[in-house]
Amino acid sequence: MSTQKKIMVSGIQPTNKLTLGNYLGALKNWVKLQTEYECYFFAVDLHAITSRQDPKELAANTYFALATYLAAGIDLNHATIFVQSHVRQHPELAWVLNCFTYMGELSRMTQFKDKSSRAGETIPVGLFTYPTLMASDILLYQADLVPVGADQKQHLELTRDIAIRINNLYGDLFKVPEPFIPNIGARIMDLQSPENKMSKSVSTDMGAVFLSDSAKEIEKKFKRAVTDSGTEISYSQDKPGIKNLIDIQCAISGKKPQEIVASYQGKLYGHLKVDTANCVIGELKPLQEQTQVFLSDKAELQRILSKGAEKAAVKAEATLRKVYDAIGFAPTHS
Ligand code: ATP
Ligand code: LTN
Repeated sequence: MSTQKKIMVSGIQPTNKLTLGNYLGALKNWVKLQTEYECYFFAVDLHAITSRQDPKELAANTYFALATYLAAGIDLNHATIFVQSHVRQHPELAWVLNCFTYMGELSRMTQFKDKSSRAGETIPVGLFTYPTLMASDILLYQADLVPVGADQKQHLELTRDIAIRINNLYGDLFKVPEPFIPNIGARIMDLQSPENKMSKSVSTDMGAVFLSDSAKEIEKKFKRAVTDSGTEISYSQDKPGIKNLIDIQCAISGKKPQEIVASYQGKLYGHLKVDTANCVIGELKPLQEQTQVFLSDKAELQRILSKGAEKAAVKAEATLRKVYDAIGFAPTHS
């Protein structure tokens, strides 16, 4: 029965159109794992506003993300999908978690250090408390498993620490979640600066492959991908550009890096670039077509999302009430 299944939770920020990194590091694994779990997948719009968003774009990107989940094969028989801001328990529990999380812990988060160093003089407080909202997203649903890319490992560890701390104080309020980080695809790199991760809000247009890119754009981006000045195709840390292209092919085909390298003996970087582009174009084509199908019926998408939010809120409220009671908040009487 679905109620006995373990629980899986994950989300993506609608800060722009999703990238190949989001797809290979996160979404593809949600689809693979979904049948074994009761799943909650959302677009984290509350997280997205930790950097400035154009209001119209934010809504459009939110729908795009959720339509992409469905297009990738997220099955509503296994998963509840919704918009984070539609479920008010997320920021409510986040406030409580803020009161059990230490300044030192949040100051050590590498994502905060990276993003705040780019934010200039005015660093939003929300960027600092971002990880406690993420912990709330996860703990509200009593998640067992959280599939994410490698960049989110530290946030998952903090979530576990907060859950254990509160459980020690008040009894078993939260399940302590496990991360799921794929072996290959966990860290797709920027095509122009392969020492940095591909990111939808930081990468340049040529550095990131967006799931909305046309075949022509994808081909151009891979042809211009930065590699090194050598000629030998090998899989090594000192050839980050080449390694990234091999990783992308592996994450799509399921092949091992050595198999890919062996098939390029005597070939040039140009061959690898063109083949990787074709591999990505082939993988994304059905995804792009299906995304458009889901986006073309906005009313149906909105119906799915409001049903999703309603179902998620029931589960979230059960946890929140348990927490409020344990803390000693006076019960409401209506
Ligand atoms: P932003 O640029 O807005 O900070 P992002 O593109 O880094 O966003 P998120 O929305 O923060 O992506 O992440 C959604 C999911 O995609 C997370 O599980 C994250 O680990 C994963 N992910 C993001 N970028 C990559 C990448 N380059 N390679 C693999 N996984 C990634
Ligand atoms: N912080 C994540 C997005 C995110 C998330 C979550 C992922 C927000 N809430 C809950 C998994 C579970 C990121 O990828 N930047």
